[in-house]
Amino acid sequence: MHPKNEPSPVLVRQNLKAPGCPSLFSVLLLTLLFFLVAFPGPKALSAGSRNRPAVYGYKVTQTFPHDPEAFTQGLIFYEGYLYESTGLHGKSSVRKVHLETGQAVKTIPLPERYFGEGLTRWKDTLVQLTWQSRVGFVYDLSTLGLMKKMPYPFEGWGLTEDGQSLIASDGSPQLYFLDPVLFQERRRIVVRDQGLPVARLNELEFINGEIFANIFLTDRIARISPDTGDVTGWIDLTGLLPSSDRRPNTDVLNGIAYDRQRDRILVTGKNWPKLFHIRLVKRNPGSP
Ligand SMILES: [Ca+2]
Repeated sequence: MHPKNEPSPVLVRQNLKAPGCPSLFSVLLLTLLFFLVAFPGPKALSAGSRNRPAVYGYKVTQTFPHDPEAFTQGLIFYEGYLYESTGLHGKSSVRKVHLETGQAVKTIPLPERYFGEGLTRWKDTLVQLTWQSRVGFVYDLSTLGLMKKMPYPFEGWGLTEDGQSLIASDGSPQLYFLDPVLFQERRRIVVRDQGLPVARLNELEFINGEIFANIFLTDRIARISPDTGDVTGWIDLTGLLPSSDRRPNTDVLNGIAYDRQRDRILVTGKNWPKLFHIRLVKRNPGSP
């Protein structure tokens, strides 16, 4: 197909065949070209909107119990179990949790001075961030025994991994790609929605080549290209936790885990009594 914003070959040939009134024809041709460029037709508008993120709603496939005292800051699923990092001073922990019952199989409390944050698996270890202490903890995956502490130079919010690097958020629009052993920064990206930075990136999960990020204080999850930082989709989880399940200490949506074996997306929130297996449902383009 001929590009819509370029003059067609027919118009150019007609111009050459109009020696009697070249100036008038040139003016008409330029005017036509101006309107084609300034007011592209529906097809061109459609092509120009390709960078607008897709919007997804959800369907709840299954509901599981979740500890309503777990202030969820990090969540992953690995080989049949959830692993969860909880926050708040004096209530922070890392725990291995049975999905179907919501019961912790093992809980490792953090000293009161630490506020637990993002959590991910790296090989046979778990890595946990802390909020403002600028130190992370590395645990043995099978025993949850503490192996070592690792310093890093930013606030700890969310954490995931892409098979090569750890990926951390700090509440800003930036995501940091870190050496998984040394915690040294390899690169960083700025997350943008149609060019505008997206702040308050929180809990993370790497799912099939994309980074999913909770946006703090909202019911939304951004789908992010790890190469460009572009938001390619928004997941609207409004109404996921029914009002009848909310208590005074029920807090915001936070916590995304992915079960690769069964292709399940699992989400919950801080002090939520439930955890949900959801299926994404793409909304029609242009719907709110
Ligand atoms: Ca996660």
